[in-house]
Amino acid sequence: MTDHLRRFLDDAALAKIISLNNRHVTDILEWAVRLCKPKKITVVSDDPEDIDYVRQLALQTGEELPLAIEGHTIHFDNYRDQARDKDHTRVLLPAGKKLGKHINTIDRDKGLQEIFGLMDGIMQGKEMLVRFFSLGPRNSGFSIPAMQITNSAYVAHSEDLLYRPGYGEFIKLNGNPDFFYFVHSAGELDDQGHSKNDHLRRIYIDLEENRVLSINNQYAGNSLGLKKLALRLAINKANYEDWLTEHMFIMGIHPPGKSRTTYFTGAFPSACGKTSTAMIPGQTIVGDDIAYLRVWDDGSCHAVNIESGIFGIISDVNPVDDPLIYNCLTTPRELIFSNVLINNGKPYWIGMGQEAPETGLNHFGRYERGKKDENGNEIPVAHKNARYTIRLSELDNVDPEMENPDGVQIDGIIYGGRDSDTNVPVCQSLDWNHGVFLGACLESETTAATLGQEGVRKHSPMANLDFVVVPLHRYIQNHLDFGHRLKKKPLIFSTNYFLKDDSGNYLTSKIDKKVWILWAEGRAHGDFQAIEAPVGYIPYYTDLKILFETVLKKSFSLELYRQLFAIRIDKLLQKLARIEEIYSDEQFPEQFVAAFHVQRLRLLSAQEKYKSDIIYPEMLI
Ligand code: SPV
Ligand code: MN
Repeated sequence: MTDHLRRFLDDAALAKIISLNNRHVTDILEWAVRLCKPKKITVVSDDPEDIDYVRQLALQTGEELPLAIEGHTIHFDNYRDQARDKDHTRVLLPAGKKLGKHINTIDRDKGLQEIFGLMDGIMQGKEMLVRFFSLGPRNSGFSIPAMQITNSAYVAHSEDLLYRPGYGEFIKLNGNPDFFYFVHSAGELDDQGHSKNDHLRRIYIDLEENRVLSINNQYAGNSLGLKKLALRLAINKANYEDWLTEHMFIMGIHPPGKSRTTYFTGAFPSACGKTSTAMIPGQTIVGDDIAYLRVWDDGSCHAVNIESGIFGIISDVNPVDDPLIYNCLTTPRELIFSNVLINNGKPYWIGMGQEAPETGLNHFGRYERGKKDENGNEIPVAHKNARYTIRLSELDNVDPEMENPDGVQIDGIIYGGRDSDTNVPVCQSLDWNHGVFLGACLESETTAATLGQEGVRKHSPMANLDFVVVPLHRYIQNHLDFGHRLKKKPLIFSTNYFLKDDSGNYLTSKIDKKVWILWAEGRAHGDFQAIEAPVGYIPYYTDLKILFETVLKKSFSLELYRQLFAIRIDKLLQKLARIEEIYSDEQFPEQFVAAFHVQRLRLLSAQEKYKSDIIYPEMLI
């Protein structure tokens, strides 16, 4: 260690760095300190006092404010920094490398020069926090150690709620340089604690160094290294090894009247029902956002949640639809709210089932109903993407296997899209390759609740498009290969909870997804027969009718079943053409390209055979 670095470390910090005995850690700190020029470095170990120090620091710096309920705090992000910044998140591309048109890149040398310029002195007068985490359970072959360097106590505190402590894991590395690292700074702050230079937000992903540099931002999806920044690095690592990193929840499904638990993962683009599926009443949750999947020794698929907390959307969380989470948000525990309205120490958000007050403090600053921002837009009470951050262990429905270093065996994978007029509510793929095809065809339709035009379909393969940092054909190939190595393959399903009738009303209610999921679980155990349709296997009416009666105490009419499970050939062909176009620019694996032809043929031959654009399930029996 150089004398220069030593000057920033007090005795305690020095001892913690020396104990790690890791040259790569010291080199990174040496470099970071010369670049960011903080006033001091605080090294945070796994000790409770160190962790509490960060918690208190977030209050002292004003990045978090205490609320009325014990343990609750509020953090505000800059008004213009309320969601992931896709435009300024780029992969640094070394000369001569190509990643394809789906991935936002910048020449590596140029990008590094730019961001190093912006990072020069960015922590002047500030305290640099150095934290160590484990992406995944401790003592697990799945897990990746990760180091976060930031001068934001909010970032360091959030990560404490969302990830497992990893100082001990770094000691176990015993000098090995194989870890991820992240450098973050919100940059200069204004009087309200917002990044002044948010116009210079940059998130540069350096695959060569397994690092991400993120500056002039505060929103957790941009600032927390361990969340979506690590997801990108892990996708790169997994794709050049033999496993998968996915934007997936993991849940334990508990069919009524049976003593088994069956684990499923699920990838859903935002607003397609991901968290609400993982939180279906009566089931257990292992994770709600990111999973690592591996081929296990016995040929089955195992997965872990690499997080240990939830950074969840708070909008529409209310006592009726989400009693578990609502209860969590209204009782004492360690919890960070972000971008909600605060009045008299109490948080208010959109869709909480209570009238918000006329005034308070929100992500804009002082709020009064009707106030407009600089663009003349009315400031919402709280942001639509306002969030809460909690430990998963706070939830009553957390799965007991969450910390299992071997993960859980996965028997089903769900790809959940959103459209009003095309896909059936649940469908099982014909085989693994067809399942990869279903995942690669995921689309979500914009709604009146999202900005922009209604009814526009956005494509996101495996709900992962924002995070894929390897050529898309490589990512697809890896999914195909992964399945071929599995002796006991999970079944793959697609879901669509959002079909509407001709008048624009939803055909199903929110809770009905429980039936689709229990049907899929039953399929994994051979409990139900299925109808082979041109799109895959669909349920028999009688099985669903019984599930609706026993599980939801609801009657399920044959008429509704026929409406929901009609195969809409025209719409499906249109979808196929849309998606095919997206995959036309790269050389995709042969089996994958073939899946498009086979799907088209299946649809066309059914259309021909039944002389109809709509094929009802009974026609297929
Ligand atoms: C998502 O948008 O997929 C999230 C929230 O899980 S963020 O951390 O912003 O990525
Ligand atoms: Mn996510």
